[in-house]
Amino acid sequence: MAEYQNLFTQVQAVGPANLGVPLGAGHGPRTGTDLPQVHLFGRIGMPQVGPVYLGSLGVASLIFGIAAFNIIGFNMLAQVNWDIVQFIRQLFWLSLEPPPPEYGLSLPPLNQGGWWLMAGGFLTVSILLWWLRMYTRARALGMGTHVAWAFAAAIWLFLVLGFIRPVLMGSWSEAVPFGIFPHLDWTAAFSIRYGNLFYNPFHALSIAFLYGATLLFAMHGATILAVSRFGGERELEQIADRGTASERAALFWRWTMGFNATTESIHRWAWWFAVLCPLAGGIGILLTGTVVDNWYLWAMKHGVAPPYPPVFPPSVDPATLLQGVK
Ligand code: 07D
Ligand code: 07D
Repeated sequence: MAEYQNLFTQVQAVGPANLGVPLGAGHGPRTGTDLPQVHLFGRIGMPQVGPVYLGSLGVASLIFGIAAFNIIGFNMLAQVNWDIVQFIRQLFWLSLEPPPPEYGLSLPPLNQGGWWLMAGGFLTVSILLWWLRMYTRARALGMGTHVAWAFAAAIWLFLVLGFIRPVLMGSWSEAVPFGIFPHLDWTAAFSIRYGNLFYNPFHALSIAFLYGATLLFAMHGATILAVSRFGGERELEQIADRGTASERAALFWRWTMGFNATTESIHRWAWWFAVLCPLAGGIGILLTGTVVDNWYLWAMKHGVAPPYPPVFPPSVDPATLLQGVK
């Protein structure tokens, strides 16, 4: 039986393999029904491993994903002269860069960004196929497609960063390189080039949703754990019954902040905050360089940041002073 529950203990649901709902018409028979139960997995979730559904979309996605990963990896390995030791030592700094600006949106030679374009294309196909898989698997279970649409919000930001904005700017060179620290360098350089991203209101919104999502997750996780001694994680009967875990949880929040979410609405809060983070972010990135060239000057113009005092000559975008310098 369940003993005292705190942050670090959990009841493990161990029993005969759960194979899931019956398969409808048009499905092959289930295979591999003898599923393993792993105690360590049980400590962080469900001890039963599988069944994994790969299907043709999953297989296709993996093929494209592995192709992209290999192109990136072998380019990095070539950069250190095929020296495995140096590859491991320098891994975090190695990079597969997009084509230089002179190629615009044309097809560059392989070692001038061509490999980058191919890896990016394959990665994009892989991610889109994985999205389809999330969608079709949810449908196959008769579920809503909320997970797929949340994933789509992240894919939106990914596509803006690596495809939509570079196309609008007329150059693949605007896109993000593949590499651990190189992609951070790109992020920092992007902010500086466009006049400090902190003055981009959509970046600010994205941050508010990022922090908000973290806060909501902490509140929700903590609330349910705090009433798990009353069975609060078994939500169904709690919704109906007075004086139970859910009612205490709700009362706790009315006591402490005057308002409580419901066991349904808290998940809508969580979904929207998480989704709006990359959704707002993608809008902010899309506007950068296309509509707004310098967010600091934009902010001064619109009264977001205080203007320089009139003793100084009018402020200009430093990027425009580079006349002729590429
Ligand atoms: C915990 C779920 C698991 C996912 C993990 C990431 C890869 C990359 C491939 C070397 C929360 C798997 C990693 C598949 C390996 C190669 C070729 C999700 C969890 C564990 N970033 N970023 C990271 C990506 C962008 C930024 C880490 C991807 C933008 C900053 C990891 C993308 C900008 C920091 C990573 C992407 C940006 C990071 C940890 C794509 C603006 C960090 C990610 C496809 C948004 C942090 C060294 C994590 C870090 C970090 C992956 C895009 C900024 C390598 C796949 C261009 C400031 N990013 N990132 O835990 O430690 O996510 O960097 O768009 O500080 Mg990034
Ligand atoms: C990257 C969506 C794509 C990922 C996908 C997943 C795989 C497979 C494999 C698991 C994350 C692909 C999956 C490949 C995985 C396995 C095995 C989502 C992604 C499809 N910023 N900033 C944001 C903060 C500054 C900059 C967002 C904070 C500086 C740029 C976020 C600070 C400068 C961009 C955020 C800060 C700068 C951002 C990202 C503080 C740098 C973006 C949201 C406190 C000097 C991105 C509008 C997100 C954006 C972004 C936070 C500072 C630059 C809220 C907290 C001023 C260029 N920043 N930032 O969901 O949307 O990312 O901006 O200083 O592009 Mg920022």
